[in-house]
Amino acid sequence: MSIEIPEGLTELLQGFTVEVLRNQPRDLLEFALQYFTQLKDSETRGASFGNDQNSATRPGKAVNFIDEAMQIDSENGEEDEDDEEFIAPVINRFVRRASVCAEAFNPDDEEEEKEPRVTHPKTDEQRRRLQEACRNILLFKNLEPEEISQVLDAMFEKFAVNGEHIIDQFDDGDNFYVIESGTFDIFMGVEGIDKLVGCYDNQGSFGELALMYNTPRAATIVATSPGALWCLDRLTFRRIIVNNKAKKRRLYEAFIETLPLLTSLELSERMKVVDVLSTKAYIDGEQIIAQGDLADCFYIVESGQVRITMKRSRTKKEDGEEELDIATCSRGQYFGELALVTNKPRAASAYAVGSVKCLAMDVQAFERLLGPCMDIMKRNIANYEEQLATLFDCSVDIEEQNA
Ligand code: 1OR
Ligand code: 1OR
Repeated sequence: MSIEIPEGLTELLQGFTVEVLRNQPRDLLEFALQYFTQLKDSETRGASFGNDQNSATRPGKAVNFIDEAMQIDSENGEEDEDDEEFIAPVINRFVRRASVCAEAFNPDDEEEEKEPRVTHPKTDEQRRRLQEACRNILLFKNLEPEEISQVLDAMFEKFAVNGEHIIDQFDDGDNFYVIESGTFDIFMGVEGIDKLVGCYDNQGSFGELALMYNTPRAATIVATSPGALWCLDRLTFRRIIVNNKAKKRRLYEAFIETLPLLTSLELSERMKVVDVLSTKAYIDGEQIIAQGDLADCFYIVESGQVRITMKRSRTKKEDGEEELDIATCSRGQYFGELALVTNKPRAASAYAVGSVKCLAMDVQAFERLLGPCMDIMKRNIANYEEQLATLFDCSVDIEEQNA
């Protein structure tokens, strides 16, 4: 049996829904009455202006209602996208309406601001441990002090037992997790078989993707030791972190578009890169990377200069090591990829020259998002090896250096 949907019904109801979402009326029925009365009026007016018949009978005529709402917006100094003529093609109105509708369901909308604040009381000792665990969490780096304090207030502790599934792939997202201690494996289902794709070792965080993009969990996370986690509920995460995501996109969108490294990524992928990047600031001379350390981050220079140095043993007569300048990175250039690509300790050190701002990305995000940029990175790594040979007058390859 098929039910026939009258022509225009969908648009009619869509238009109404959009206005309800925009205006959030207290009395829905009264609002509906006004809306449809006005719609009818404008339809009659439209017909008497001699508009084409189609548009007059289409629910698209609800435009006037929207126009008024938009007018109010522009009077308030907000977005003024409505300088179209009164008799603009109906289709345009629908396009815009669709986007308004999308906005109402948009995670970036400030709707969630209205939720009451979540607070889990903590002892001084818990708060100290929590602060320590969150110190290097990149997603928290760009937050204002008030936002970070709301995040810390809302977080609660969870102890994991060995073998416990903290997250199961494809589930809905409930919390974001920060690791205080413990090891965790990351599995992804590939053709029905769970494949180990990575692990966390006593640091880091996970569970942000489902909350950020309203998607099912992308991976399964299993504790491989007893562990301690700090959890942030979905609503607080969305209210604070997702709001911050919109700000970051506005801030870094243009810069990201200029990076040659990311040219192989689609626009949406580049925006996901922006979402996971966090700003780190350094003062003159500060060490950003120490040669020989284990690696957890990848960096892009936003401003200032970064000096890359490498240690070399002195000749037998002299003791110790000397540190040679081998490269300089400036705005738009990246560093710290080598250890992540080769899975080795840092091959060189990096220091700030003057004040420096870098955008940093953690290793999981690097692996998840920068796969398509690997060719460019590998080509540059091959260059390092050539230059290493000339600089140090030897043919030791970088991986051997680090072994
Ligand atoms: P989530 O909310 O989707 C599972 O729940 C979490 O696992 C996810 O957020 C991430 O925080 C985390 N790909 C996708 N998610 C990952 C990955 C990952 N690693 C950790 N998570 N990859 C592995 C990178 C080492 C990509 C594999 C191709
Ligand atoms: P990383 O993760 O090993 C140090 O941390 C970073 O310095 C490294 O990634 C590169 O991003 C960056 N050889 C090795 N690492 C280099 C080099 C380099 N230049 C920059 N880095 N060479 C210099 C080539 C101009 C060859 C050695 C002399």
